[in-house]
Amino acid sequence: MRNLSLALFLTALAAPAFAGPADDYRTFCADCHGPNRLGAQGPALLPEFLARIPVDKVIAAGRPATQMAGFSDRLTPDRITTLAQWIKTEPLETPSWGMSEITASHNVLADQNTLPANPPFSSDPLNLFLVVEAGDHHVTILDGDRMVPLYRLASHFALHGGAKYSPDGRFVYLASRDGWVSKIDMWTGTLLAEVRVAVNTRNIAVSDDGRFVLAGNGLPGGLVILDAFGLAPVRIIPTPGRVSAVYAAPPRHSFVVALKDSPELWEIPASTLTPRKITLEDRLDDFYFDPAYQRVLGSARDGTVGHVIDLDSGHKIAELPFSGMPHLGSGITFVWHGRPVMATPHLKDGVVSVVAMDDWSEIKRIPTCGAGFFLRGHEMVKTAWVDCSASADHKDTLQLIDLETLEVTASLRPSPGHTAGHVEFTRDGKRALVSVMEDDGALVVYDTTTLAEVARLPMRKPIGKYNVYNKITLSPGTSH
Ligand code: DHE
Repeated sequence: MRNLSLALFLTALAAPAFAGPADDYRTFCADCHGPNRLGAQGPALLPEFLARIPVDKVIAAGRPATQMAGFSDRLTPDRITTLAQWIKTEPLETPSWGMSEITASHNVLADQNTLPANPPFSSDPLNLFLVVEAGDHHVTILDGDRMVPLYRLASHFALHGGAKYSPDGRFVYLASRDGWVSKIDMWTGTLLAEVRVAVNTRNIAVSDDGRFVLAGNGLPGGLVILDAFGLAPVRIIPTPGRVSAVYAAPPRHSFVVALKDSPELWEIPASTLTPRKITLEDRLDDFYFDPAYQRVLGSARDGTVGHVIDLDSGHKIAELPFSGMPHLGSGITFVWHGRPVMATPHLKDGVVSVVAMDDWSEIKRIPTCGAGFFLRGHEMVKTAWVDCSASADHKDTLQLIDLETLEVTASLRPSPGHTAGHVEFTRDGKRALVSVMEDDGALVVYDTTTLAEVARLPMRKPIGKYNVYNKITLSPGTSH
């Protein structure tokens, strides 16, 4: 009891008198996270990035393997809770981020003209993977022939999927939720350049000629075009509200952009960088393309049907028989009994819908073990792999759907009780890499014929992994 009283007395001495959470922020957080919460050497602290983070626990205990120290020795639990709640509210002033801030953040970190002309390893450079490890904000470059990590680099805070490669697969571009775009050499693991394009970014795309990177932003809403070589900003294109996502449409030599707050789809030719605006019936949160990039297949998260939009005419040509897709690029396309079909999980239910892309009729609804995020396939693999990671009871299970019978034929539990999701195949389709999305997680590698586990690589909450060849050749079994 005496020790407890002494501890409370010392704590009271260490902490300045409580004048409110804004004051605590100024005293304890602003040096690293910026006076306006837009980030400095620490990440931006805005509700957009913090929904999934136990902010009070992080303030109390810090974050292992980062500069973030714990404050439980200086702040009482009540003050920590109040500070965490305050950080999770929108700031009074809307943060501004324009060309001068973008230009000031631009940083060239290595001379690209001195990079080696050949890879310093003998494995297939097109069978490399970039793995995003969200647990401690790192990326790993993985040799997909030998399943051996080649390089591991610290990344910006909260990278969120969507790694994009240069058309030759040599370079990878990454975006963090708090607006940093980075360029890395896959052969040497060198961070080449970075720039902060916004306070909150949705994702990026690279033009098919490799000249431009387009960033789609949530805060401030808009598009930023970067020169892909050194990431210098080229142009800002404002949008009405937030961007849902941007994608390159390589056969069309353009970018396609969907907006979150306005029922519009924009196409931006890489030759002019001038948007052509298509008015829609509904906003699109999630979408992907048919293999020719002629049609956009999309849905709003609060919608009642999906939509098929023809990019040439700008018209909706069909409705899809489901209320929503669970994520951007959630589905795949393939040929079934001679017909081109698409398949995607549903937003809320454990169901995969298979829809014919010739007359847009539903061929089958395949029940799965629960709601999930992604369905993935590969040209050389006879099954498509779907996760149930958003379900209460089967978040640890993947199911394999036979692409001939459209039946679930196998279930895999890489790590019972732990969330499993996001599958990506090697270049030849002989191996499937599955994320166990826990802080002490793993990439589990399966033989796609025998379904035997062939490797288990420990990783810190691996989220997405991206095979160079499958991405740059626009495999219909994955997103691009
Ligand atoms: Fe993602 C990519 C948005 C939740 C894992 N996710 C993306 C991209 C966007 C996006 C814009 C980039 C697409 C691209 O460039 O191809 N994600 C969203 C959301 O709006 C949503 C629903 C809510 C949010 O948190 O913002 C969301 N995403 C999740 C998750 O909960 C997932 C499963 C795990 C997590 O984030 O902790 C998750 N997102 C992923 C992955 C990719 C991704 C693995 C890359 C997919 C790919 O194969 O290309």
